[in-house]
Amino acid sequence: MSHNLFETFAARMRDRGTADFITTRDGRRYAYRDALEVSARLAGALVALGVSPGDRVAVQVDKSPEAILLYLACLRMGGVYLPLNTGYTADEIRYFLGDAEPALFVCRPAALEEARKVAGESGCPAVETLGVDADGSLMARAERAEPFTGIEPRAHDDLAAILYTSGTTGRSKGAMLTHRNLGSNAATLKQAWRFSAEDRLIHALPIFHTHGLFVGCNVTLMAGSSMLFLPKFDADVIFEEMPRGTVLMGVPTFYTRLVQDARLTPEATANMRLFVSGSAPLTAETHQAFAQKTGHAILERYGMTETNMNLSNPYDGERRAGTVGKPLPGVEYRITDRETHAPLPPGEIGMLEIRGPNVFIGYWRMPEKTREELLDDGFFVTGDLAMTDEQGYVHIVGRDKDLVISGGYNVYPKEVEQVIDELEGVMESAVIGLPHPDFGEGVTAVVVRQPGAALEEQQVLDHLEGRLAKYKQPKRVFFADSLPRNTMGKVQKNELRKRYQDTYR
Ligand code: MCA
Ligand code: AMP
Repeated sequence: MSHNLFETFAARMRDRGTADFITTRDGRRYAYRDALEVSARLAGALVALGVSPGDRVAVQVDKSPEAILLYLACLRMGGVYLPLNTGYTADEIRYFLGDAEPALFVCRPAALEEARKVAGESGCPAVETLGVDADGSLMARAERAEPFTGIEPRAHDDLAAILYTSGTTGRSKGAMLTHRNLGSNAATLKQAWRFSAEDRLIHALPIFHTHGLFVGCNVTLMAGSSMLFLPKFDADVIFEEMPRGTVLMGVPTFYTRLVQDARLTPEATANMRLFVSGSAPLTAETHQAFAQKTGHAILERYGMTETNMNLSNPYDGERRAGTVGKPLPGVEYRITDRETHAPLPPGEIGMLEIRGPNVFIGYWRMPEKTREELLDDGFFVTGDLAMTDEQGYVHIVGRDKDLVISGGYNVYPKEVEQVIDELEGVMESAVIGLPHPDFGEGVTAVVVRQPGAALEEQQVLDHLEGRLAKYKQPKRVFFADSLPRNTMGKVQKNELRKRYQDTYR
């Protein structure tokens, strides 16, 4: 029996027929049956381009319904979908293509020339384009290609996608996600959050990460709901669309922006049944302010690229501000001693570890990293510090990993420090996250100049421009005579965070 996740989606597409799958504000619409047909054509184009089952298809394109159909086409013909942040620079893309060795790279039409160059340097044999208006060479090929009307048989543990997450050493790791990982989580979330064919998701997240791609789109497909695809988060548009929507999924920045808006009222949100938050901590204040202004308790959940969603506040029952709720059905968690992995008594703070059918099978071509984080007993070490309260709700209280989360995007300080340190005049640097009213944490650099070097903030920022995606670039750069270190010689980032804590307040 095949366990291709597309089998389940195809059944839904047949059942839902002419019902909306994806619509856009400019009047474009794909019914479910269109998704069945266009995914066959795109899958046919992939096959014609030489993509075989198990091959990676790297995709860096702007958000569009066709980009989701490409993801579905890839599942359908047994390919491995590899979405890339549209903010990544050519330098960053070179690494991903070199590491994942995709059979095809799909880029934005305007980026073709640069993409060809990068693909050539990384040995990627084919480059095609996909634009936001159903344009680009891939769609043209799909028109001509013999449709792939079947569904490639896949085993549970065959790869469906690889999503890169940055590593603490500065090298990104490709999380290998299987058909079982994605399918089990989507089915669980559909149930837990009561998704149905009646739902209309206001989709304002990017579609190159777990949140917007798998949580948003896979759950929609599982339930046969519809999605309104917005290019990005825009509060004006959200207020216009809420009377026709039922669910919003967002990072905390969405909600901090909405609560500051005078239009946020019970009337404005009357048609909505659910607001979900995740990817970064939602403050208790935002949760409470949102409830006070609308009567809706935001449902906060916790997940990771490597695990999909793990913990969630309940649909029925108390949604506790400042907590991420309880394990989803089928997911186990434990809070352990960071060194020994021995479980700690309830109430104590320790390392959060996760096990379940949602947990990935390892990092692409990094067996040692995999062994460090995915234990022999199947638990995955998240790097997040957590504790369970008396009612069984889990609180994420900090991170054991050196990671900054800015507006829901992960930034690994090491990666930014490495690029800053290449700049002439820099002796060393430390990158930290500081409380930021809009992004939750603001990426900030502290730089020590070489003796006699006359380096200024703008020069550091200019150096990073074009080398790192915008969201990784520091919002501020400070200079210090030296970096505080402990007796082991490790930079004391806590000291730095304290010193600059009011920067964005
Ligand atoms: C934009 N900028 C940012 C960010 N976004 N800087 C830092 N962090 C960011 N997240 C830059 C812009 O380039 C711009 O720079 C300036 O900040 C202001 O942009 P603005 O228009 O205000 O931003 P925006 O376009 O409204 O975007 C903010 C956003 C967006 C809506 C929060 O970043 C977003 O959609 N984030 C969602 C990320 C996400 O999907 N994460 C899920 C990962 P300049 O003015 O200099 O040009 S999946 C995950 O984490 C796990 C699995 C999970 O649990 O979900
Ligand atoms: P990513 O690597 O992009 O998948 O990001 C996963 C990380 O996001 C987790 O390890 C957490 O640090 C963070 N995260 C996700 N959801 C939450 C949440 N609700 N509260 C706090 N942190 C979260």
